[in-house]
Amino acid sequence: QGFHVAVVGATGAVGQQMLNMLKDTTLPIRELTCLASKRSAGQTIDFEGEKIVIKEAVPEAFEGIDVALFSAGGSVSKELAPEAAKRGAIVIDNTSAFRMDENVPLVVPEVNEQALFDHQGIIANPNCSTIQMVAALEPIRKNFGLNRIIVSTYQAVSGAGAVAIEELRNQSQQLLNEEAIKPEILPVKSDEKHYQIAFNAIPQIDKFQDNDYTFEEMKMINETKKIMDDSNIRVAATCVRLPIATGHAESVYIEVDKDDVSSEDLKKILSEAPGVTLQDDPANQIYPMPADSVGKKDVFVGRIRRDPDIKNGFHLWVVSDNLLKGAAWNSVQIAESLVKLGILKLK
Ligand code: A2P
Ligand code: 11C
Repeated sequence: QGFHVAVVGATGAVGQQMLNMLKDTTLPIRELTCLASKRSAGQTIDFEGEKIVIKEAVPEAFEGIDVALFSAGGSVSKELAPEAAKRGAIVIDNTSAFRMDENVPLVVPEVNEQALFDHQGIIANPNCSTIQMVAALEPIRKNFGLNRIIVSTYQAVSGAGAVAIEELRNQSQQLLNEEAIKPEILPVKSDEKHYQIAFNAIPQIDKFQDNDYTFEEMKMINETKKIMDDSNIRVAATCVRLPIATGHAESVYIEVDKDDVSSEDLKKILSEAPGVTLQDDPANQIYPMPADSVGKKDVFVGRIRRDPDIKNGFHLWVVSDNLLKGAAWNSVQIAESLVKLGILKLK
């Protein structure tokens, strides 16, 4: 008894974590299918003591699948997610392919789980940097209102995939050995120029748009409004890549609606919020850091303080494992929510 689950992109940085998250999910799993490109077909993946043979992701591979978790890039999702849905699977898509489609719910369970009732076969998992920010801000918004967000990110290279982790590792070694480096992946593999990531900071994640914001920044802006179902929230973002393997950090400035709120009020709300761990004790140097977040499902929040000049303005520091809550865990959590809400039922 259980569902037949497929992971598309099972060999990738996020796909591997999806398999990890499926090891201790409440989702009952009868069978697991691992899909990737033709290059990986025939190789095996270990899952709970079983060797699963990777198959090529083609439309027919989705026959009989109940839930398909996609993380193989936007073009693969655009082509194959509708094919999977057509064959009766519920797709949980971790790419940006369908996020802004009005027929596709964009879900962070702690924020807008109820949007799942509107799904038409495809559900979108938001961008990693958006997920951790809205998970931290929703409890504040619910209690005190929220009208402005200005975020600067400090993002790990694993957001750009396994090849970017490899590039950081190789460059770091080469520079320490005083060898020449040849950047080829970051900031964006398909863009014209590539820059050193080791011992550097690159203020470009994804491609530049016509308004001089990058696509990553526009994702944070547009997805936040959709998930919070409020087009009036003012959001601006600056997204920066750092030489960190895993764990995104964000400096977030917010303005709340109420003007009698203290930073202690925010800390109390966040200490009780689902999926959030408060780590905020300056006297004892307690605050979240990416290295501590690796392998954990929660969003960590600290450094909460009122703006020196703006009474309803606050600064927060938000950290999470970008491959887990930012991607694989949020996707598996959506599948668990579908079962909990009675949307996905055993036949
Ligand atoms: P493969 O390993 O066979 O190339 P990452 O985000 O870490 O770069 O991983 C990308 C994932 O997407 C990998 O699992 C990769 O599989 C998969 N992938 C890439 N291109 C395709 C494709 N055309 N069809 C199916 N899966 C693909
Ligand atoms: C990064 N946030 O860190 C990106 C990766 O839209 O799901 C996630 C891309 C996406 O590079």
